Amino acid sequence: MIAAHETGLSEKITTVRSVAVRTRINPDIVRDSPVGRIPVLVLDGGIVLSGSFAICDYLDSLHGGRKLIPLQGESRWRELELHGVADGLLDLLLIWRGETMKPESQRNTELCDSCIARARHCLIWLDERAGEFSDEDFGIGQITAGIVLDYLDFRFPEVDWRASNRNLREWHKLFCKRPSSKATEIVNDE
Ligand SMILES: N[C@@H](CCC(=O)N[C@@H](CS)C(=O)NCC(=O)O)C(=O)O
Repeated sequence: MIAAHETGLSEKITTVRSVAVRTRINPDIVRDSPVGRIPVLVLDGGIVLSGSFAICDYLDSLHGGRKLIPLQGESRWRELELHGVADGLLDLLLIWRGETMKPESQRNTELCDSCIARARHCLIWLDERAGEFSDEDFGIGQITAGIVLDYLDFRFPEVDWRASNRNLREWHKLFCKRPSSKATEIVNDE
């Protein structure tokens, strides 16, 4: 949805709030996408795009402005490099969250420890990169980095990522000021 706002397409999308968790099938989601995960975008012509990258790529194809996913050259691979780490970090946090939802006796501590250690590596990597983030380069990589920090605040408030990641801390303040970020703030509907 941040990409939809950034590209001026948010009004063209009908949103449906859904709950997707790894341990339960949501029949409403599976009806559209067999993977049963969100986000999913159903196009008017019947094509169904599963996952945020495909959806952002599609939205990016609909506007004539600066692309969130550069089409070619070094800037494309830089963007995908950044997105890969931020998106990978989000996946690690989702696995970790899944474990923390289990009763303590059923948690896989090895898996948790491995996710936490890799999440730390990702944060260090992102913090280094955030020193070079600029508005002109704002794309799917920065969007995903912003989302992952929002998710950390939402689900893991005890993780003080700001303390040891100064560049990310300063950059995240700017990210939160973007209209696209303000329009899509996380809503806790539990
Ligand atoms: N990297 C994927 C992540 C998608 C994802 O993991 N979505 C979660 C909700 S935040 C989900 O659907 N979880 C249910 C599941 O994994 O079965 C993307 O950006 O689309």
